[in-house]
Amino acid sequence: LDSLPFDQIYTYHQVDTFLEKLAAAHPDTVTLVNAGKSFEGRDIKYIKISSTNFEESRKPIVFMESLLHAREWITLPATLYAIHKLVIDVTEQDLVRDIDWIILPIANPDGYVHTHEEARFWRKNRNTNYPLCTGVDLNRNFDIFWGQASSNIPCSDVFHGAGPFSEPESSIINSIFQQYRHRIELFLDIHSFGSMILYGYGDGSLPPNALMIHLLGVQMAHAIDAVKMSWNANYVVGNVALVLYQASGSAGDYALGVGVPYSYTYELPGYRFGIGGLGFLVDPDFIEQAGFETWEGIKTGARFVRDN
Ligand code: ING
Ligand code: ZN
Repeated sequence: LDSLPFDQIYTYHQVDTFLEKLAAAHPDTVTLVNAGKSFEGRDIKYIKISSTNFEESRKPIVFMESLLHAREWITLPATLYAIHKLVIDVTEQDLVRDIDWIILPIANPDGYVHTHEEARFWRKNRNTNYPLCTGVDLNRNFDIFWGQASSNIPCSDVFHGAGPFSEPESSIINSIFQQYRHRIELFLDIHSFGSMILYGYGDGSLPPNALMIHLLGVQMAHAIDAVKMSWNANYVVGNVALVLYQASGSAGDYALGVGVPYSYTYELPGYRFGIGGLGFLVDPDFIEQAGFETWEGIKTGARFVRDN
């Protein structure tokens, strides 16, 4: 069985098994990469999808990842849905013909396992180098304005760690950027919650192509809003510091910094009845929809970078 039903949240091991079987069943298009180990020693695996030879190809790459933050469970089915539509149920051939894909479903495996076994609302990784508290916020640990709008207190949920890329998880993502930076045209870091499409920089300054980034952000938001559940708000598009708050060292900003032209942090919708932190809980009736509607935004972004 190389396909997973869409109405559940899968564990780290289930996703791992799925990726292994998927790569074995589709050797022509899918390559599974074991990119290294998390702080606690779990494998961090991503897939490369290409209709030709990924390494020799000169096609643009769309790189997407989810679960950099452990508690943001709804982001995983969104990523698995995208994999399904690119490998198993390919109804839009152009997306695999014209584009190569890098998909990292579980960017923070230790944190994710911790949310299943111990603490559902855990956000950070599970670095235990600090005596008082555990964990570094991986989305403050990238080498871009590091330390400027984050916390140096290990107990903070936005603790930036000992230095840029001090954490194996962020360092592994950096290796992907370094290896493919010239071909990655679109980076999507999938988070939750709040129904937002955010772009850099986290200090409120804008990259030179900000107008184009905003334009595509609005197009992606429109594509999602057209099929979204009526109880959810429309997506808001904008610079992260203006729409949400200042933040340094994020993956999305880092992508812009290494020259990726289009980089967005998606905040998927929260739990239907969620207020405050409860937005991280998952409404089972929304899991498949989350994948379906997010996919509309991803497709819009992928085709834009192909055509422009
Ligand atoms: N939100 C993001 C966070 O890391 C964000 C917001 C987006 C920060 C882009 C920086 C850059 O805080 C969640 N929900 O994680
Ligand atoms: Zn997040």
